[in-house]
Amino acid sequence: MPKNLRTFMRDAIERFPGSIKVIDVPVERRFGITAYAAKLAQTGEYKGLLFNNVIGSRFPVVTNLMSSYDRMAMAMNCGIEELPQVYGTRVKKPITPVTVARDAAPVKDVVIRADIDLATLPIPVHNALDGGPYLTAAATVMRDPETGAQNVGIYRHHVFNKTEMGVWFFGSHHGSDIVGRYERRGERTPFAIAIGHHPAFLMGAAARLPGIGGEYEAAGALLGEPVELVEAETSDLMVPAQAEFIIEGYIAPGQLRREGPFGEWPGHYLNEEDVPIMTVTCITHRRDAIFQDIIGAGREHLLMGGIPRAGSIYRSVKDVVPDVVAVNVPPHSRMHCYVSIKRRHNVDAKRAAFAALNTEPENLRAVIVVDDDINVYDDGDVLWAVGTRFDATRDLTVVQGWSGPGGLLPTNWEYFADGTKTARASSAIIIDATKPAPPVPYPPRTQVPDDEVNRVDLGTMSDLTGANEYLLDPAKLVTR
Ligand SMILES: Cc1cc2nc3c(=O)[nH]c(=O)nc-3n(C[C@H](O)[C@H](O)[C@H](O)COP(=O)(O)O)c2cc1C
Ligand SMILES: [Mn+2]
Repeated sequence: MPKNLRTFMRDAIERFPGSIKVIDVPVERRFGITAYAAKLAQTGEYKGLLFNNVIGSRFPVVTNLMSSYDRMAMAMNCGIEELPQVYGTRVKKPITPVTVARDAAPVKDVVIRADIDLATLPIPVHNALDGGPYLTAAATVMRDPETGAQNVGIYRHHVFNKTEMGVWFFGSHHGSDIVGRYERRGERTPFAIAIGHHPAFLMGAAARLPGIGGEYEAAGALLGEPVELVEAETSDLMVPAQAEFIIEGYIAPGQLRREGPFGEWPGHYLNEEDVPIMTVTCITHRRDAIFQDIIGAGREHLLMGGIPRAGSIYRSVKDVVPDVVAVNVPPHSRMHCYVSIKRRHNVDAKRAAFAALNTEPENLRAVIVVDDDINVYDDGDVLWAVGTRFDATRDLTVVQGWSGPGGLLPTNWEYFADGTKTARASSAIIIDATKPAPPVPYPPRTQVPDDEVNRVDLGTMSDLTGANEYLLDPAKLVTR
């Protein structure tokens, strides 16, 4: 059975019972879906949410599926701490996709070519100031007209009306290059958008690879099996056969429309731009398709962005500091990165930090380097290292003009009283919170011996109650 959204949901509830909640009451697509996720987040819980009754659509919506580290690690079949290392290593060993026949492709169950109306899909409006409904878990396939290579990326799509959407590309992404290449030829860009797939597929779709293309191969590597592809209806693109929906169409050259605003992952509204218009000409879907969503600016959005980033950072740091131990891009602040290393030489910490910064110069603004006894998934532990092993005068490096200019980070713009803004670059910092390299000794850390701790059976404890002899027997109550 090939991996897909459904196999993942089944695995998730088997491994973590109760980790996907079902909502059968009617819910509005405008804020109703995201309100559930926001309310749940107030309790510190990040369950998957399956909405069976979205008003005005016959399709259910699943969201928040990829909002927990344990489910992400399950998707990649590894431990949480291993995620960056496993991601970075697997992406380097691509697995070629396979082609399947139409009748073996569940996404071809239903083919709609007439009377297309995107409003039949339960596309949510996520945050208060969003300009409209957005596709957020959309893996968009386009072909490089020069090499023929197929490229996949996750991009946000603003639904304008029944058949038109805007697509926003970050300047340096391949999606933008490809549309530019067709434009210069005066040709339409064919596209196909896959919605609803296994999280490992989506993490592959969002992989940052050096040249155009290779994402299907990266997705195969992350899934541990080749991605099944089938021919699209309206172009020569190949689309994932196991997806829930495929939305096909074209981008006509030279047509732009104002897109946004959209609450992006840094949790602010920043960019509204004129973007290419996607015209939808065909939708195919599974008979009982589930529409997949990622809550914009929510934890799921951050984890989906953060884990592949941590994977790339791990790879780049390993090239210069082979004794890198772990990397975390924390979901609550994806512009920060924690790197733990086994420090052998004093230069290691700075070299690791610059390698990390260079992996994602647009977005990284702080790198904290710690020793291998610090858990990079525990912010408390990282900050403890900053409190006890870092001296600002000696161990703080400010790299001026590093991040930006412009983009999605609010600090990468200068704001003016008349409401305008201009792009600027902001600084990055390196916090070296590591101990001195050997042979210089550093005070040891307090710790109860591990084997003693492991031997303790907490079942031997009971609650202190008012009937306890210490409280009842005055002779045993020591008061001063
Ligand atoms: C949930 C999510 C949403 C994203 N939204 C966008 C987006 O709107 N525009 C964009 O250019 N990149 C977006 N990205 C990042 C790209 O998918 C990612 O950087 C990818 O590597 C770009 O691929 P490309 O260079 O082949 O175009 C998003 C990533 C995730 C995980
Ligand atoms: Mn690419």
